[in-house]
Amino acid sequence: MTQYNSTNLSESLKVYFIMGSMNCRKSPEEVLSEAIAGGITMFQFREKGPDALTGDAQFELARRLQQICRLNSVPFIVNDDIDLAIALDADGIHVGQDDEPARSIRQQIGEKKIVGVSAHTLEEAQQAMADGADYLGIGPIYPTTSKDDAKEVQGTKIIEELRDHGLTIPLVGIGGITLTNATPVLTAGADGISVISAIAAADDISGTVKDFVRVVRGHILELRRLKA
Ligand code: IFP
Ligand code: MG
Repeated sequence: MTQYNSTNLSESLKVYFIMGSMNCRKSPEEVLSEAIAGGITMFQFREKGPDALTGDAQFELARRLQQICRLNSVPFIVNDDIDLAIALDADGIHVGQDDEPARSIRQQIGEKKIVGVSAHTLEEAQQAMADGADYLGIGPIYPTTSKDDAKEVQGTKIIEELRDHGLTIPLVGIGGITLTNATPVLTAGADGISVISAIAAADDISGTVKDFVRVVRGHILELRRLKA
């Protein structure tokens, strides 16, 4: 993968799909392939929870999903697991506030990889940036069932607050985002949206992703129209 900068990272964050085997009603390879066919711009492998694969099975699944991403030039990000990210030579890693600190993650993975950090307050966002984060995941914006350890619902205000404080780092909103509530997340200042269930559990995965892409592109066109 080429060097990342905030412009192409902002592009990659537009429709950022996250999943693991436990989020899928059919094989994760099929789910990812259909999501890519619909136009996702980045993928995060997040194999977590009581039914998650571990050990070799997890590694092999991650490798197969990474290969699918590579063939389609979709950046492949590993959730949380620095050893897995390094072993796979993944494009990047995403860490939460309870995981290994971002500064240590950055030191281990090097300058060329993408480091994403979950943040829930202005202070956490500023700390993540000081620690070398490339992008932030802000949420949960809306109520979600995908994470059992999710923090209190934030709404879109937190994103406005970060932008009002002059933070220009690329960021996505995450948590309970659907086709009907995505636009306010973008209006608040997010570069893109991150989605698990609304894509992974959809009957028509590629069609649903296409609709998300349309919503995000529609917002960009609207911004351009307002500026003109
Ligand atoms: N945000 C994100 C992302 N990923 C996570 N796994 C998370 C919060 C808890 F969308 F990548 F920013
Ligand atoms: Mg985590």
